[in-house]
Amino acid sequence: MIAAAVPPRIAFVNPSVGFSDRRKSKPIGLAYIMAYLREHGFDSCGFDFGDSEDDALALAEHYQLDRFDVVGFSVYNESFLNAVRMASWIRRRRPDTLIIVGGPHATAVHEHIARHHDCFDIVVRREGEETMLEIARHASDRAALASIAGTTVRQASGGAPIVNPDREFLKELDELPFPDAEFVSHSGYPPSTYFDEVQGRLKPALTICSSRSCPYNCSFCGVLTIGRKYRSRASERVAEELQYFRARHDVHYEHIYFSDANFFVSPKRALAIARALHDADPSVTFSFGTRVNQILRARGVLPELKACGLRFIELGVESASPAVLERLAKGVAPSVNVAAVRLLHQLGMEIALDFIMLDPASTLDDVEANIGFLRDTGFYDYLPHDHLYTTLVLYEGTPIRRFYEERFRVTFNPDELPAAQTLFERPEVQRLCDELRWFRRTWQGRIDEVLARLEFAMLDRDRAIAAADRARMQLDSIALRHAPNLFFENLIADARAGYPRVSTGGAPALLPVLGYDRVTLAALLERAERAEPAAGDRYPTHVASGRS
Ligand code: B12
Ligand code: SF4
Repeated sequence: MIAAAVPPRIAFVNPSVGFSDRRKSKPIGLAYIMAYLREHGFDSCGFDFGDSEDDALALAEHYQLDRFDVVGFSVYNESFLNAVRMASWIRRRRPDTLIIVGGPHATAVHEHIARHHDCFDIVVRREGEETMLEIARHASDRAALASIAGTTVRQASGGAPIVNPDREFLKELDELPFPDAEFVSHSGYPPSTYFDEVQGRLKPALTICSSRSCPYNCSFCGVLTIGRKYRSRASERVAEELQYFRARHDVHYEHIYFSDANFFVSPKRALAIARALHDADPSVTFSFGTRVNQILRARGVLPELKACGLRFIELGVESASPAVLERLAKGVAPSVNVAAVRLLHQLGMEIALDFIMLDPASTLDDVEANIGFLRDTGFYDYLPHDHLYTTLVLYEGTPIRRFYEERFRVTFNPDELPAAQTLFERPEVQRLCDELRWFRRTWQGRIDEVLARLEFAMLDRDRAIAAADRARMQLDSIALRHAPNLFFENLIADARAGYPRVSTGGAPALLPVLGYDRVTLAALLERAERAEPAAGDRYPTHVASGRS
């Protein structure tokens, strides 16, 4: 037990999801909590293993996570079991450590965790700043800890957990300190960057969250598990945050990734932020995520946003099938998706595509609608190709997960995500997914690598390339961009016919021939590799997609 009056030694941990997530930012939620605690007199240490592929227990041991009085884990569905392993290790080594868990997954299944995972003492639901401060203040008083608003508390006796009342959402986000916190990271943070094609250079980037939650109701949304209460920050405060971190890190951040769930709820506010950033420094560019109907509704402000530095929009298109859009509760028709994409293309705005290619009840018609949409709206040239392989993720706490539990008459294990690639209702779609996965495993890595080399070589202003070579490189690049899409088209045609080609020749029988001279994918890759042997060493693969 912690002696009263001595501040507890506190640590926060963002566990790994089992693979490196090509980290772009620190865990922002934890950074907010740590900054808030510090403002109120409690220092803490942060450990971010989200970028690590190392074993959870080896990390716990290496960083001696058993030396703290209070340890708080931030969990997503994907990272929960690693949090359990680390927390259990701490519990074994030091049984009186107060172990807390919070974040989207913890909020969704708080009672289950408090009942079945005795490595955690307290589950914090929804936003963590105020609740965690109360916990820190009462860390040595188990009786007081049992009744803090916004928590679900495990009973040592093994009885039903205590579910304390919800805590009100923070009303004024502008009163929070900036999320200024340092994290120990096992593999180190690669600096966050953005390749600005307009200016032709790589820029240091900063992630800022200018609002919380979202007023919409999409059935698959993992953000809403934290609570559907949209709030936003003032434009001046956002611009101030950029200046603050520039001074703090001595880095001239020139691109802002807005991590908001839905940045564009108020076009007026978006414009105010863009103007504030632009007035402060015209070299600053930015990007944000939003939904298609908001793009159309706010079409009037888009040109000015672009003039103020908006470089790309992450757009929640999700599907081109009316049936799937309805299941996802997107509240938009496929025609709205098409109109929004065309509008952004007309404005010369880059799109980062959020797309769910397959869901468990997908039909071949749904999949064909998706590939038709991609072809007709110019996405065959789009990189990365990830959207071709996405399957719906059934996060805990979402209506779509309940929908599928009822439809399949099952209860998914609350601790793990169901393996989306095995849930298809229709055998022909299951088979299509299997063949797609074969293509990805076998070809996609090499396609990514070669495309990155080719495109970097063409962008490199210092490199003299003969006109004929440049033309061939451009054509090869287009052919490689189209290759996975064309494989997909062949796959659908084969599925419609009952898979005769896959049945006889295997998935390789569906590989497209490519390019102006109709070569095989293997021959095209070999030719491109020979042409550009050294460029890949200097070129980060993500530059091919514009984003990092
Ligand atoms: C930026 C971002 C990232 C960044 C930074 C990650 C990070 N940890 O912040 C990167 C790109 C690295 C990332 C990666 C991933 N992300 Co992400 N990410 C986001 C995004 C867009 C914004 C996060 C943010 O800024 N939130 C704002 C802060 C203030 O809110 P918050 O994070 O929820 O934190 C508050 C509460 O949750 C709570 N809380 C959180 N942790 C804890 C811990 C304790 C002890 C306590 C008391 C409270 C508490 O208090 C915080 C402050 O109030 C969200 C969507 C969104 N807009 O929320 C998705 C989101 C959080 N990500 C998600 C996922 C799935 C992932 C990945 C697992 C994806 C993958 N398969 O690789 C990885 C996991 C990596 C990891 N382990 O860190 C899901 C989570 C779904 C779910 N219900 O589990 C979300 C909701 C998006 C979605 N798909 O719907 N992500
Ligand atoms: S618009 Fe985006 S953030 Fe909002 S509910 Fe839908 S998926 Fe979630």
